Amino acid sequence: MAEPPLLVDRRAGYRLITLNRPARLNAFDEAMHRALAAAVAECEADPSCRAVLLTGAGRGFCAGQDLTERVAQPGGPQDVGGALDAYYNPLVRRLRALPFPTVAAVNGVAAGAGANLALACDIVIAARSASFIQAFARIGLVPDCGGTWFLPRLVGAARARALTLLAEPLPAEKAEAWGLIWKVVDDAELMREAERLCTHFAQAPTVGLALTKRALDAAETNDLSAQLDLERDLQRQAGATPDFAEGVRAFLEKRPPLFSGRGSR
Ligand code: T3D
Repeated sequence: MAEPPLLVDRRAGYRLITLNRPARLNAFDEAMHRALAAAVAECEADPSCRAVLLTGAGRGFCAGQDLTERVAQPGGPQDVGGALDAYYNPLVRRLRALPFPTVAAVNGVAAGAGANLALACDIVIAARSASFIQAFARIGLVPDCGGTWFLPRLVGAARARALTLLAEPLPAEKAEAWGLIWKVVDDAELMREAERLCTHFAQAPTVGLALTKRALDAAETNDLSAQLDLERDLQRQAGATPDFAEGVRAFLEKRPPLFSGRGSR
């Protein structure tokens, strides 16, 4: 029987999603796209899901678009922008809007859309042997999946230009030093560390975290005054959650808080 292109493991309070086309370094074909869209939608609809952990099977994280699906056909150019409309853009929008944290555990090379898929997650941790490649220039494409938006914000204009125009691999340790990702860990520690983060998030004040994500996203375009107003509005919402009441009670009683993650997010 053929292997499924995606593995979804229900953990206590979070989902572990594994891209599962290791023979092609987990490059995206249509079946993997459809499976990932369904898995993310299912996480979003499940109030008991309080984090998502995304990783890859085998030695790669994700090599972007499966190029065997893009072999030129007679009859004119392909509309590769159509794949962005159909799959990549909805995926990035949906991931960014999830009302709980997303963690990418980059276990190996992350290339093209695969690199930017990782950057679309809230927290990126990488194995020391992993690397990030804006591979698009090698095949005459432009960076997609939000790469031209994430990169200058994360590493600055000069590095974003060189990474995208040269398409050279960026080793994980340099990616950490440049602020592209949260941290690098030894290969053998990667999943343990990623799971530790997600277990933490599964017990966290989820609504407050969702509102924090909204505030940080809005800060990309707001001026300070607008951002201060937004923080007030979101703080009002966070302050009305049972988790805020529990957090204060637990602090005063000198015990660990027991957050439910409930409230409108
Ligand atoms: O068209 C649209 O939908 C628009 C959207 C585009 C989004 C994009 O992501 S465009 C960018 C597409 N990705 C790439 O250009 C990366 C292609 N891959 C590579 O450059 C290299 O594989 C890596 C640098 C990522 C890793 O190199 P290496 O030497 O570690 O591994 P390898 O030997 O090249 O790859 C291992 C196998 O995976 C190999 O198959 P084989 O020879 O063992 O049968 C290779 O062909 C396959 N593979 C790797 N990447 C892809 C792939 N097969 C299909 N598509 C791939 N993207």
